Amino acid sequence: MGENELVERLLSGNRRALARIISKIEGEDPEVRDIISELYPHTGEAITVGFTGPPGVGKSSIIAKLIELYREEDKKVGVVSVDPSSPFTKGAILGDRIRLSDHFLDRNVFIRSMGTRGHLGGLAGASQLAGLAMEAYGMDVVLYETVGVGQGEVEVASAADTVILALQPGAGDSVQALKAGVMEIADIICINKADHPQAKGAASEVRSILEIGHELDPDAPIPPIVMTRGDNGEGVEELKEKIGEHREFLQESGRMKERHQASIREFILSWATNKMEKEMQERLSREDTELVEKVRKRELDPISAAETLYREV
Ligand SMILES: Nc1nc2c(ncn2[C@@H]2O[C@H](COP(=O)(O)OP(=O)(O)O)[C@@H](O)[C@H]2O)c(=O)[nH]1
Ligand SMILES: [Mg+2]
Repeated sequence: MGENELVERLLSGNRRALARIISKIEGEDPEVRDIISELYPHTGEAITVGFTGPPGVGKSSIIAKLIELYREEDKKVGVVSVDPSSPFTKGAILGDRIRLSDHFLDRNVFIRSMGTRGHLGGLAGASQLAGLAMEAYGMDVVLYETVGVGQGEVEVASAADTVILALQPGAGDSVQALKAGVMEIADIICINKADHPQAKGAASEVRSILEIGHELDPDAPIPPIVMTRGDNGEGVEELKEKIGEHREFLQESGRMKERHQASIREFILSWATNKMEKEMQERLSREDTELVEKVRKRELDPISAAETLYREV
């Protein structure tokens, strides 16, 4: 124990160590395996919240306000953002989007954008590891922001204990989210831009979609709908309360355990699958041209070749 100096520094609250560890996670550094195994016992206590939704609905704005509210309770907050349109890339603040960057100066807040390139274990895996590093550093709350209403990106958010789907009025978002199956994984629906003239209409549209879903599966709780304003923070307090209520529900009903089991299973499976695929690809392109040739010459059938490769790996 305590072999890794970088982890020691992270655990003692060193910001630079946290930043370096996340860079290593992003860069798929071989050291990551040891780093995670050492820091993992120091995780598991944080409130984790995943935000998903189309670009421009106001996710980052709401997160900035939530950070403020958690800071008022003296909670430390980490943000893992995989939104490519996020206010900053690699620490550089883009344009006028400085909302999240207000918190750059606060030592108890750490915000990190992740690249969207390929990762072992997928983007969801990498962002989860970054979140774990933040937990080990001492964050009481870890927020994940992910753009999109498609399945791939949603995985990032769905590893969190509470998933918030953010939508905006008048964009047909709710129908799209429904089609993509994202509505099903939302624990809370946030209709942002409550100042929009069609905000109330959007909320009732979402409500009727949710009620139909509830009739089909009466065991599933109906997610609450919260109207918010990312620009001035209206409703974000209520959103925070709903996050707390959802956590209590998970803990009291025993569903927290099930949820954790599911996300751990998901992580293990996707990491192992990615690793195996990578190894098989390498083998097939380098060492086993022989195997391909055998199939080409009809000395071996392709299914048997595939099983050989699979067994070797
Ligand atoms: N009118 C209005 N604009 C908002 C509201 N919340 C956020 N915005 C604006 O919407 C734009 C996109 O916000 P952003 O937080 O970057 O969205 P994200 O892409 O979902 O993270 C920004 O220009 C915000 O100022 C809101 O409640 N009302
Ligand atoms: Mg954003």
